[in-house]
Amino acid sequence: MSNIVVLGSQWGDEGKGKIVDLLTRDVHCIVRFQGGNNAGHTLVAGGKKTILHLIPSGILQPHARCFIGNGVVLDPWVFIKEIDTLAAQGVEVGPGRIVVSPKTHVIMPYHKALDTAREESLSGEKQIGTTGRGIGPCYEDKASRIGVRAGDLTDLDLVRAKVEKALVEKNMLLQNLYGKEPVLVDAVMEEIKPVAERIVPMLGDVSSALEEAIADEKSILFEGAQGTHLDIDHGTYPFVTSSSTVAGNAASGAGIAPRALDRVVMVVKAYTTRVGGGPFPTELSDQDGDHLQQTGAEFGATTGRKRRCGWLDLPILRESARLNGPTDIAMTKLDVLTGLDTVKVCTAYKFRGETIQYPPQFEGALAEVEPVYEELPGWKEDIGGVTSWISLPTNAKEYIRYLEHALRTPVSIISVGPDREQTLIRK
Ligand code: 2SA
Ligand code: GDP
Ligand code: MG
Repeated sequence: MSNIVVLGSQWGDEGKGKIVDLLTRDVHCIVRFQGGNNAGHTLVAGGKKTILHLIPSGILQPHARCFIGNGVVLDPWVFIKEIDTLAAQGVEVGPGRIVVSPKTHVIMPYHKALDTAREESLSGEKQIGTTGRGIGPCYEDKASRIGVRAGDLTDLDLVRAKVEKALVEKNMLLQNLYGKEPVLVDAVMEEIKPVAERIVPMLGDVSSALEEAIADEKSILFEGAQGTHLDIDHGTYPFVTSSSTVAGNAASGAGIAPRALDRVVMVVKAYTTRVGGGPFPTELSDQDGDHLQQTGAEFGATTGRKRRCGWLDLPILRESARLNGPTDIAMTKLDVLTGLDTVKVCTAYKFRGETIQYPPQFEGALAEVEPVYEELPGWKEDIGGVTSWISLPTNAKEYIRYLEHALRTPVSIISVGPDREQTLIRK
């Protein structure tokens, strides 16, 4: 039995969904512990693509139970739609298969309206480039102690009282500051009633259920969303999401003790991408960047936005290793580098006359650094069908060894294509 955290080491979209789906073969419970439907986790099994935003990526493995932890922000409409879409595909999604913590905060229509209105009000470079899903405003209400939680859905009078109170402030902002239409309490209550009826039977004490699972020697996988450098504390603030994305939050966001975490799998994309605003030292705006964007099909899985692309960035990854303490690494999208004559890796930054190994800690400073690159030889062989370490081209193996050496962490999983089967597990 081993409890595993799977999380992103960069700015999200490292391929966590694929790795979670794969590792779910050997675990019993999958938990989302932060973020919401800003996430877009893609799974491809037998050529069929599924994108999940809220439901844990273990859902396609029939034996797994799925949990939405207290640290998540849940859009009830998106959640129910996702359930119905899966059900229509024959996936078992009834109560018992998916359990939602009563402590999970609920994203309300006014959170989405505020998220979009705020982004619109910011000019160019100041825009965070949020997904517009209401994530930040929902976490704000949680911290301000005025949020609606999933458990409240059992008592719609309580929800109404909370919404009425919240709307006094929200509508002032929406109307007076942003010139938007007000959100009306009756309309919110009308919309929430049918989804509340669907969610109430799924409510359950996630923390206790996980404790029981551990006592029964069942294993749990904690599915991270976004990436380490989008973390609210440790990321490139203010260009971050509003939750804690690092391994430590798996415990708090699911309601288990940290000592239950046995393994931390840090997912590293073979290059770097970022969607939304913010500094990105290794970003490319040349042919190599186009190669990564096009060959990697780098488009947002939630919003469809084009992702910015660049070389692998070791200072970023060193910090991720420091913050998450990975036991092992899953390297994804290695196939996307195929065909390049040489592959560059940023080994350090030049910053205010010095060479530094880690990102500077002050706001905005990452935008000032200049990457120091090492150039490694590329490979031309198609690796999409490779199933063993020994069959990988020598230079691809060298690239992986280079990362292992730099982070002093073994690469245990290598992904060479989007499909579940296009994966090498190193024993
Ligand atoms: P938000 O909506 O408040 O969390 O946005 C704040 C920042 O966090 C970034 N963010 C993401 N970055 C990468 N992937 C994400 N999920 C989707 C995907 C993104 C998409 O899987 O592709 O489809 O656009 C994700 N979610 C949030 C966001 O870009 C902001 O920089
Ligand atoms: P997540 O948010 O970390 O789960 O990642 P996304 O699903 O947003 O983005 C990863 C994208 O890369 C998806 O379209 C996956 O299907 C795809 N993908 C995952 N692993 C690989 C791989 O090894 N090679 C290729 N070419 N695509 C991959
Ligand atoms: Mg994604």
